[in-house]
Amino acid sequence: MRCRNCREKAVIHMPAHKLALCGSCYISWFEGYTERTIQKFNMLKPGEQILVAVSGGKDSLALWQVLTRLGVNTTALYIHLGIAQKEYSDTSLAKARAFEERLNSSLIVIDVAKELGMSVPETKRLMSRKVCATCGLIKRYYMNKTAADGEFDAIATGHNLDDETASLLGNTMEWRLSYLKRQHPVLAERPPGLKKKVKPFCYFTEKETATYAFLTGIDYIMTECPYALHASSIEYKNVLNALEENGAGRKRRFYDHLLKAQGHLAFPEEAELNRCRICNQPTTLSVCSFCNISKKIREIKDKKPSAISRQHSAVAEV
Ligand code: Q46
Ligand code: ZN
Repeated sequence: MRCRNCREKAVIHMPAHKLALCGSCYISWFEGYTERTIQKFNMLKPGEQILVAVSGGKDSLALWQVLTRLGVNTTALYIHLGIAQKEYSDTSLAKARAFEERLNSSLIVIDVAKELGMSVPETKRLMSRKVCATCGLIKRYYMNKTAADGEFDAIATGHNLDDETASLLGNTMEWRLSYLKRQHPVLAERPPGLKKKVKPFCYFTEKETATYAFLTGIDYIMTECPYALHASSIEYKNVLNALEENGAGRKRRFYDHLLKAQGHLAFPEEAELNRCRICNQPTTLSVCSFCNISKKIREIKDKKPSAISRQHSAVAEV
């Protein structure tokens, strides 16, 4: 197959885009498509300072690189979760550090074990819920807090079309209406203090970001987080890949139809946000879920019996 632009040998064929491209044409296409996605959803304004959440994986490092190449002011944030299995956290931090040097940019590192007194896997014995749920809460908390403290205008994450459609399928199967309402490539800032979030890669499949990372020589962590192996999102991704195999563009249409429907469907009103009375971060509770976790940890460390009632963190944002 030949590149549609220059007739060189194509390295990627994207049936959903009816497009085959060679390596160098693909890199330009990928970066240009990111720029068009940013414009389509009005994600960023000129001069804004963007905090890019990086995990050391292909999507987030590629996003950091593309935004930098597009002239966006970026700083990255890496949250060390303390996952020792397969040396996952240390290896992914090393990848993020090396990339910081390569981009000549800057990386903020938060070490959860140092900040909270306990790594993310260790919190399992405190919580009645899965590690990933606590992990997500902790990551959202530090992302927002770092963006707020550093006066960033937005947080950018490397979620791709496979991630977005897997969430969409999961949320639809459970009819989680409040999640469906907030699943969008750009979430505006919400007072008091919940920062804007953007997903410039929302239209790329995993294969497309992996191809971009490979062609531009990005050195990323190839192993998945050990906890991801049990995630239901993997099952959803497999189902969606099978559907895509039999009908190119299905994932994209599934996602686009959600975005269109959001304007017409009646969703429940979102709970009002206020400031957590301990940490001042936005929450729908009087004390945010993060502060509840951190109080439990302190109590365990002080060997006091837990006096905290099990507050369900029915909050999407912390
Ligand atoms: S990092 Fe954290 Fe994910 Fe690992 S522990 Fe689960 S949520 S799988 S994106
Ligand atoms: Zn708090």
